[in-house]
Amino acid sequence: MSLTLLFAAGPGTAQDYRAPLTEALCAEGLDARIVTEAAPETVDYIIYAPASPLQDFTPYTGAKAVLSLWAGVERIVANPTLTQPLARMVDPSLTRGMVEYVCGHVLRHHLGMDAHILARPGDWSPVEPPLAPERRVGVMGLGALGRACAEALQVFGFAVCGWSARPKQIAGIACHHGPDGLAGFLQGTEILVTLLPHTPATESILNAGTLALLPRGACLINPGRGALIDDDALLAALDSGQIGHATLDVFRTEPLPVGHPFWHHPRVTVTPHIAATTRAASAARVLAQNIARVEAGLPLLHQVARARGY
Ligand code: NDP
Ligand code: OXD
Repeated sequence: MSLTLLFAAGPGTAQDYRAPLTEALCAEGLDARIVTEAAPETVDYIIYAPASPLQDFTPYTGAKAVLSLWAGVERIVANPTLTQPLARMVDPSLTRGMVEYVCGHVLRHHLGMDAHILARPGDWSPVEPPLAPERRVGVMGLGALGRACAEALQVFGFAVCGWSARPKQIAGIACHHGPDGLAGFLQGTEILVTLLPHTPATESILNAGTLALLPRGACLINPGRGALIDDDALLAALDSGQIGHATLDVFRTEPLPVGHPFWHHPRVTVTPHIAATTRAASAARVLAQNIARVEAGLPLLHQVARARGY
């Protein structure tokens, strides 16, 4: 029997995925047709991204799962019409992209590269940066992306600690967890990387109180979500010198409005939500493998816990 996969991921996306997904489905031995429109009751799986106009999942009575092309699911997870299981994207290319972005920006701040990139002629003032083992890097969120980044940073030799909701044991990484573990984690972090999902519990988790716990002059790298940060508190902390630099990839409003102070602050680097992107070639294999699992009666991988919100 042929499966019907509804691609509800915004303009042009189905086009990008058609060839790699057809190939990946075939490799899994699945017979499926990829459509952008279908009678809802005939749909077996929905492939979803936030740019899709699809908001009412009620009529998709036969859909066995909704597969998100995004890792972050904050724009769909609370949809009351979504009763089907939801999987978020966990994909090797997405992870690799994030690891490269995070390591690049951590090294930039660790080595103080800006001082040399922006140096004026004659500015010959050598400052010896500490070596990686003397630099404490903290990763907030130790999921698919945060853990990969923490482990990659550890390979450079950084003194890495991490913070998550539930306790973790990761070789060589000092793991903290839960609200009680937050202060100790932040106090020991000179370069902070935020890879938390946006949920009610993480909204504005970096605010005046928590930013003040970081060592003075700490750097922040946020490829998680804009809403993790209280923007005004961050600007005040940058102005006071409490935060030395912020590299921000995600924002409460995207694209970041031209007039937003982040664009103009000398110690803020704005990147336009490019830290990691879901690439069709590898994501298609992830989608096909997950569909094959469900068809074989196995549990969906990377299923979102709706109550937790991620
Ligand atoms: P995961 O769901 O795999 O991991 C989330 C991590 O956050 C887990 O370790 C979880 O803890 C922790 N966490 C969640 N809530 C809390 C809390 N209240 N207190 C402490 N820890 C918490 O997500 P991913 O790693 O795949 O992705 C993380 C985020 O990265 C995405 O949600 C998305 O917002 C962002 N992202 C950004 C991209 C970009 O290009 N800028 C690209 C892709 C993703 P526990 O393990 O204990 O459950
Ligand atoms: C994602 C993202 O969540 O690109 O996948 O931010």
